[in-house]
Amino acid sequence: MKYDAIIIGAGFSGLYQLYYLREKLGLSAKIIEKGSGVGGTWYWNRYPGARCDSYSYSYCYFFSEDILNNWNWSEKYPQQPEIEKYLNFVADKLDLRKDIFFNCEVNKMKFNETNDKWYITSSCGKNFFSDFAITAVGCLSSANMPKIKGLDNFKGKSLHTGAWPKAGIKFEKKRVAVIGTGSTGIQAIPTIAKSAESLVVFQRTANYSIPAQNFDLTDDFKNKIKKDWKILKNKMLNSRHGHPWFEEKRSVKNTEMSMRNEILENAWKEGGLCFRESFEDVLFDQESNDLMSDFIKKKIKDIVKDKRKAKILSNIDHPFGTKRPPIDTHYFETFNNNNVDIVDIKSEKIIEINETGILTKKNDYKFDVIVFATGFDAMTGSLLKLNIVGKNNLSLKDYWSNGPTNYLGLQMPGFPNLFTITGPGSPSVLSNMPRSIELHVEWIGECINFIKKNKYKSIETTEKFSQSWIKEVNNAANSTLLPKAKHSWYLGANIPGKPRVFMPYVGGLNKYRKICEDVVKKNYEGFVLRKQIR
Ligand code: NA7
Repeated sequence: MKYDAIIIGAGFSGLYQLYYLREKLGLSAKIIEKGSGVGGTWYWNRYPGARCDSYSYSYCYFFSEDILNNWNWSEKYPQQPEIEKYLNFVADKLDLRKDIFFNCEVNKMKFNETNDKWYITSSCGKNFFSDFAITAVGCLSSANMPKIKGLDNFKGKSLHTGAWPKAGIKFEKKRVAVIGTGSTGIQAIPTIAKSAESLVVFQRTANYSIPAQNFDLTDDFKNKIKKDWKILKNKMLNSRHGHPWFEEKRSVKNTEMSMRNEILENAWKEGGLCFRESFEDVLFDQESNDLMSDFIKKKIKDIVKDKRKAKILSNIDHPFGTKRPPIDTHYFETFNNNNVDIVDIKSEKIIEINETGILTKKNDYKFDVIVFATGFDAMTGSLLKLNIVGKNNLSLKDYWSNGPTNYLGLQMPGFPNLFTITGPGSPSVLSNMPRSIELHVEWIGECINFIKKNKYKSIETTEKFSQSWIKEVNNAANSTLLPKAKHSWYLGANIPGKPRVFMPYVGGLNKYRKICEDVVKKNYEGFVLRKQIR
């Protein structure tokens, strides 16, 4: 089957890319989607408590006033079912389903140099030829299942949060283990604890978390958002992280103590990711970061009544914000429940998983269910799974053997006509994702439009520009404290053997947008456009 473009993935990015190419440019395009429905991340991550950390009314498409006017978010932070419902609403409204192959997984993608086409084979027996290939596979889609000895021996149920069964799991009368205390574990633990007979949390690295302070949105607020959507959009586009707020122009360390505490207390009451933005130097200055980190550690100790649990939870080894900061609803409070305990697996090491549970240095814990909230092979994992092969038979896996190299997070040299939405090297996970996604979808769409209109056959970035972009990505990261979190998935450190490279671009979505726009103004500087097949 021949198309102008094949898109992989039917989440936020794939759906908009399909609409853009089909409706705005009149091209033939199809999506290949592994799941049986739309949603991407929000299709797979249906674990209890799954919720978005961005404001609902900012975590949605802004390209269509019609969509904005016809959808109402119920809460400040939407739950997984509501986001999945939203993406289904969009797919129906834009009549996208007819161009999606569901239950179909890409096996291999190979660039054919004799005709400049991508040849894509899939699990559902269909093969595709296309001028362009666009990956819309998300940054956190390749589940990380740790290789713990004896995992297969467990007779109870074990499952990863990123591949949660549609039918759900009942925890009533169950003894449950949760391994992992990242954003996912921190969302799942309070919800599971409500119904489980007992819950033991296995924590490797203690984590900060800020209360979400979630609430239902009022009708007045919903109407105001509809009326002021252009102001909201403008604010997001001009902010560093694509959220509708700006960081306060003040320094933690240079603010007098009582004033600083008052600001932090108010920010804690406000909650959410904008807690960090109550000062501007938290990610840049160690002393300022220490002050903010200490404030949160003290909060943890105040909330958690049991001193042993409080010590395990507040013994945090990295500066605040240098790993993805979770936000929560009653996470630390949950450890005050008698049915919830915590094990620090740095001191009480897991020896193996056995038939009945988890054996550590000190205990033989019995469980009915083990939940792995152990994260993802972030940013590169989902791309490498596609088995992409470019020019000269070079696989992406080999090309990225020392870490991801690309230009603007959008394209790799040696892989013409292939675009990666929110690829490594772009702001992606450091931003409110729909803003990064809309930027990339529109940039890629207009690039393809330019190529088609001018009768080019291919576009390919160069090694020189890719190397210099990666330097820019590293310099941006090194100007912050972020590389100080040695075990962060931003660095690939959660996956054994993965190259340690800081992957997302920290320079800010607002700055990045201008860089992308300038590249276009300079006639796609950094890319080679060809009219002839090689
Ligand atoms: P994260 O943030 O990668 O968290 C995974 C957690 O699992 C984290 O606490 C890890 O500890 C822990 N982990 C990972 N591997 C192991 C092993 N082998 N043993 C014990 N514990 C382990 O993933 P999330 O799913 O929580 O969040 C990902 C993003 O999804 C999130 O930021 C949002 O954007 C949505 P570690 O800290 O590595 O020591």
